[in-house]
Amino acid sequence: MVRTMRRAGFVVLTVVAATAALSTTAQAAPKNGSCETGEFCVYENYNRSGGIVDWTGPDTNYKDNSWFGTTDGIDNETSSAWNRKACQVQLWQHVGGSGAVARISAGRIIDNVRDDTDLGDNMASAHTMSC
Ligand SMILES: [Ca+2]
Ligand SMILES: [Ca+2]
Ligand SMILES: [Ca+2]
Repeated sequence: MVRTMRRAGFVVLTVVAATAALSTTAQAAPKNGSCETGEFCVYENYNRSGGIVDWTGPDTNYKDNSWFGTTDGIDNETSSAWNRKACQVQLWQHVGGSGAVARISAGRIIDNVRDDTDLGDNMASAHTMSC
């Protein structure tokens, strides 16, 4: 038992060290218009084009967001997405996180929300994260 706990402690320290090393080269900066490691991003058009919003955390209301560098609202406009988190992200039809949902696994690129998920095109209003 003691040996198992020591080993677990070592693994945690190793992961922390690896994360620290990564963060010096790729620091995720949310809402800067660049989809970086550790972020979840949605796009106005197919194939990750047009407007972008990049988050590091959940956002359960898209009605108060606009595409980066614009005043154009994002609600019901998402057509593609990129999950650069290390966990699943859920993209929801309704504010608060309900209705149709696209469950996007870690690292996955969704070039066309209508074809690749159960959520239709131009329907997303929120996202949650299983982190
Ligand atoms: Ca960013
Ligand atoms: Ca919001
Ligand atoms: Ca769109």
